[in-house]
Amino acid sequence: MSCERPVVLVVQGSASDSEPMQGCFRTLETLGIPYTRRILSAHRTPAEADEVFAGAADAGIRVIIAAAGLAAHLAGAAASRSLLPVIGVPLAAGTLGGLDALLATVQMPPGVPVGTVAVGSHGATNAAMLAARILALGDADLRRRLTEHREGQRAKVLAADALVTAPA
Ligand code: RP5
Repeated sequence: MSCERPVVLVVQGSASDSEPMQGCFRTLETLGIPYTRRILSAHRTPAEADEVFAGAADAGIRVIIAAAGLAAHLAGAAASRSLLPVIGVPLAAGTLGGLDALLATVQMPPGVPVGTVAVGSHGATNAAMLAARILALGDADLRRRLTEHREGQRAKVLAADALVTAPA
């Protein structure tokens, strides 16, 4: 984690959410985005979560990423307390494979938006990518790093394609 002032707040609902969130942390680090990480629950620590979300903007945070499983109300709680953009990551934690968390995260009432990404680790990575794109609106250097990242992805696919299309 960078020692610069964090601009992204990543909150996960439980310590058990750490594993699927690794791609989020790795991506923020790769893109050089300073972030801070908390474990807080909309249901088990509502007062503490509320305090952190309410104070996030004043603490210099620009984007909130909230990840939770089951009846995942964490991202919604963040969006109800802060005017910052909130990205919700639904996690697969129970018998419904994450469909429960997806619906709880995405089905917000009008006026309280949560930008919801895919369930699980792919969504966690994309939450960081989406936060990066939001921050890049005002950061030309980050925009350059995102362009490089996209070029890297392109090169990887083309290299794989070259392998399968190479004459035997
Ligand atoms: C949610 O309940 C958490 O985000 C986690 O995904 C799920 C299970 O939590 P634990 O019982 O493992 O703490 O609130």
